[in-house]
Amino acid sequence: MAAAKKSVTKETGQEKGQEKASGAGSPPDFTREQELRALRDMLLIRRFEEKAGQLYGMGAIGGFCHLYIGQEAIVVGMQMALKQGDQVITGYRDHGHMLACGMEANGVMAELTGRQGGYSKGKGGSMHMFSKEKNFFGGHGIVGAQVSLGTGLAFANRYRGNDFVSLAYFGDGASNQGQVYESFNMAELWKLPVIYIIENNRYAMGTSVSRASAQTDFSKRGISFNIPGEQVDGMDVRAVKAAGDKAVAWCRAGKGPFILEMQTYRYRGHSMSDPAKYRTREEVDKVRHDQDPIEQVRNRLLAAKVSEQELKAIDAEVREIVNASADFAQKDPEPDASELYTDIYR
Ligand SMILES: Cc1ncc(C[n+]2csc(CCOP(=O)(O)OP(=O)(O)O)c2C)c(N)n1
Ligand SMILES: [Mg+2]
Repeated sequence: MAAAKKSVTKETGQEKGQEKASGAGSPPDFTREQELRALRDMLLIRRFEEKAGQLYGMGAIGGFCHLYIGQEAIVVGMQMALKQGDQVITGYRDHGHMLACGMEANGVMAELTGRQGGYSKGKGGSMHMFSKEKNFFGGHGIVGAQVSLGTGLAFANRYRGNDFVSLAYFGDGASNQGQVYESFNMAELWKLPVIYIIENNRYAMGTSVSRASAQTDFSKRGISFNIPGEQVDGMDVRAVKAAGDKAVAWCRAGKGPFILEMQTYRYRGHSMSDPAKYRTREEVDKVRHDQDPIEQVRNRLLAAKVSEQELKAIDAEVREIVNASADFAQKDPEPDASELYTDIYR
């Protein structure tokens, strides 16, 4: 019955909105250089987030702090599919996105501790950092806000006639927000070059996807707008990169928006103040053990005879950057009281 109603895309011959993940079957292999880069960039995020968690525990970081641990393959894989000038925007779970965009660990950590060397001069904190130079547009605490803003970035690219693509990252919970669908409609209508990346980590705060979403296949959320979508193994950086390549090519060719549902998991609580009573320790341990994105790359590199020593050197380089950032973030002065009156609308 359903088959009679299915629409088929002209370009691919597949059902619109239901193109199967590049995750179906094995994704293309990475070169050794790509594996090493992916490992290094994911490790930087992992170690940075662990350190931020420690500093939070010590009371050096105040306010909200949402860690990205477990989800690293998404932002690292997508970044490998971009070119200089493409833009990124996300929500509050944003430290990983900033580091992947090439923002300095020192500036991000110092913003977390509220110091003047932070990206927002210590006045924004974890959820409010930006870098125009690195094409990172925040850092947004309002769930779903980045979706319409990211669509606006794509509109600007279209208007200016360049071929840049904007990436709007948001969660499974945010996917149920009204403005998401207003954005989908305009993006497809005007063929805007935006990739909607739904980071489905199975929970929105303490609410599991199945309790909150009528349609739990998020790749289908664009069907009524004719936006194609794919489900992707968001724990495998190669699958993410392959899906990213395809979506980026779609956008750059002027075909409009694309949806990627990244299936992933967050290891830590929603924020630092979440006791995580809505899931079991076993559930978390199983994902860590079976699917960890960093371990996957490390194991492949070891199987390809990359020496332990080379891997240890990457680890050491990353730890040095992270330790230095923690040092800087604790020693750098707090902003002067006069800063209260700058960078504000009057
Ligand atoms: C408009 C709005 N509603 C509610 C909140 C409170 N809130 C913060 S995070 C969150 C859950 C979002 O979950 P999801 O989109 O799955 O992202 P994740 O935290 O899993 O990365 C909610 C409801 C908010 N910040 N903004
Ligand atoms: Mg979520």
